[in-house]
Amino acid sequence: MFLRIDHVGIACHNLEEKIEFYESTFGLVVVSREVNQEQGVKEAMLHVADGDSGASYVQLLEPLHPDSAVGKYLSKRGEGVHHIGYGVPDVAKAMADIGAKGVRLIDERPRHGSMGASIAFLHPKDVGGVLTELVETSRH
Ligand code: V0V
Ligand code: CO
Repeated sequence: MFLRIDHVGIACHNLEEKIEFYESTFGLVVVSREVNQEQGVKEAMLHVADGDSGASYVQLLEPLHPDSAVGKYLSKRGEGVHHIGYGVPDVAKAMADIGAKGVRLIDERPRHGSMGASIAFLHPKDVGGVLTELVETSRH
């Protein structure tokens, strides 16, 4: 069902500072930046590696406002890993298959994600406390 880990989403207070840290400490390179109003985030994708089924990234997330998903997470838990995004060949099919197993879908239909991807979230309470994102990239 899953092709790879597409990205790990990391919540932070200051996107520019965190980009600088990942660049200078790990040598990672920003390949995309976007403000996503629907998701309430300003985000950057940093390329980690390429594999047979596509690339993997770290996604740094700064909230646009305190009552957004990432804003609430930061105030409750502080900075850290926010979600895992798995690459899937067909996000609508993955949503149907996983939803049929009783996992709550946060999104009723796929949403716009970073770099033109179609994304959907699964509720963390049904995935052992891990907010899980399904990612169908626009590159195949
Ligand atoms: C909240 N909870 C989490 C969590 N966020 N658990 C694990 N990981 C997280 N990231 C827990 C929280 O501790 C509470 O547990 C419970 O869920 C309810 O949380 P809440 O603070 O009351 O918040 P809600 O219910 O209003 O919202 C939580 C959900 C929300 C997960 C439903 O954050 C959401 O819809 N997330 C999906 C959208 C999103 O995260 N977008 C930002 C990334 P207790 O304390 O009751 O036990 S956008 C992105 O990744 C993009 C664009 C991309 O990849 O391209
Ligand atoms: Co994400």
